[in-house]
Amino acid sequence: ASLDKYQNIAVVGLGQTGLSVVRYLLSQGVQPVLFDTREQPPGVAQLPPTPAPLELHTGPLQVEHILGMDLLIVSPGIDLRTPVLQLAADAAIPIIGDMDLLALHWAAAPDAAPVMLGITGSNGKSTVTQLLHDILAEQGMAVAMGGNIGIPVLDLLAQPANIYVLELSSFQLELMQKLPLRGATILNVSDDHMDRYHSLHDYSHAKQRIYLNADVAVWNREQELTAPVYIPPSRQRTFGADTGLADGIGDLTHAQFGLLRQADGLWLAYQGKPLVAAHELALSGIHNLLNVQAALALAELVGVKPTAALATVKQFRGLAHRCELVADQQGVRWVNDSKATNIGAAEAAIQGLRASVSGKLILIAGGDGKGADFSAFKPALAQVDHLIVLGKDAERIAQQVDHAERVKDLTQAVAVAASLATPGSMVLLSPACASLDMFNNYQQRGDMFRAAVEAYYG
Ligand code: UMA
Ligand code: ADP
Repeated sequence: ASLDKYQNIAVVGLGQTGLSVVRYLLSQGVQPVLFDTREQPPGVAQLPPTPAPLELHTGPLQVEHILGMDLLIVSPGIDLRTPVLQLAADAAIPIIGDMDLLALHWAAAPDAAPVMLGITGSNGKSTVTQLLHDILAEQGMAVAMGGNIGIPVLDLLAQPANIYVLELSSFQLELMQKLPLRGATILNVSDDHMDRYHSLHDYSHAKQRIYLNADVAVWNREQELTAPVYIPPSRQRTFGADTGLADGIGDLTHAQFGLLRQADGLWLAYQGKPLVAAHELALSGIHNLLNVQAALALAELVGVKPTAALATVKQFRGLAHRCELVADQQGVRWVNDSKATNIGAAEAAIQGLRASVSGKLILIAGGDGKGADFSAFKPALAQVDHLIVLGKDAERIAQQVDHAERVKDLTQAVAVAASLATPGSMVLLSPACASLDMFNNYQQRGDMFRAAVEAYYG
């Protein structure tokens, strides 16, 4: 209904998001004008049938077309610094994303609106999103999950749910003004997407937008950039690798989750008391203990006590392509961490797994570094026994160590790794780079790694 005031609505970008927006608009009786800067947008073949074909413009955005629109609904993959979009903004044409379209939809039916929880961060988003979803689902709640995890949010309208768990990327957050969240978290902030942001400051600024309309902020005590600026302490919860009691803030109400060292190792702690031993969890690595805390804190905001969630937490094995054991052959473990598309994620994998390796730790890295400064990767690389590099930024990573093996593809990487591995060793694919220089996406990279390992052992 609130779309009525717009005559000409444009959908800019025809990927997954754009298609879901088109489907939604058509369901509301709106015929949008479509734009995509690619000559052959992937979504065209999947456009729903319409009585008259929708107007479609492909190739570079033309200023005369865009300025004729009175609402632009833009996909996350499009850089808002694109000059034509800047001109549109200057001309006061509203520019929104699918999150605000969802907000608009539920603003028209507030009584039926679901409670929403939002998750962002440089790493761990999908893990926390899936875990939180599973915790709530196993409590019998009607929960739906979407966003950057791969399900455009408007597609959630087809599911009967009263809770939405939303993974939000910085690109989606840049366009988000209105979506009300019961709880929101920034898990962590480390360098990523430096091809789309001028600085870490700009990037973390985009992430901070998750707190704009949030009731409660859940943040990481060790990372100041995750702290909300405008939300009072009574509406904050924190998590971290300390006990959560002596965090310098001295306020138990928001320092709730932490870690405790007990005789048998690390435990998750809640309000300073032990909750569950780390060794009882299927997940491994300190970073995952932080992820679990964040999920528990968000679950509590919709009424699930941490103790009630433990059964789900213990069983949760994590997602494919995140530190996933794909083979254990002749004493050598092969781990697929293809989703490590930035330095921070690869560091977490190396730190989390190093202690469990009695032989050599062999790292396969490289791909599209998205403008990252790989000198920051050097300390983590120092913990690796052999480095094998491939892809566009192979050389920039190789420069950080005395010796690296250069390979042309994953099959060769697996053969070289196998020749270096001794019993007790681990071969870790944790590229610290995006996959798009050599693969369709990180899933394909991980699948090809697994296939190459399987082929090697025949
Ligand atoms: N593109 C153009 N011209 C256009 C539109 C897009 O060149 O006119 C390019 C973009 O630069 C990008 C690609 O096409 O390289 C896809 O962009 P898109 O906006 O069409 O993407 P969608 O298919 O709608 O998928 C998006 C998210 N993708 C991005 O933000 C790039 C998906 O996250 C998300 O799952 C989906 O919406 C549903 O919400 C993927 C992703 O890579 C997994 N996200 C980044 C990340 O996690 O690092 C942020
Ligand atoms: P995202 O959705 O933010 O990309 P994922 O949960 O898919 O996050 O994990 C992506 C990568 O980051 C994986 O390689 C994983 O091992 C690593 N990772 C997960 N959680 C964290 C964390 N809290 N800190 C650092 N790295 C992490």
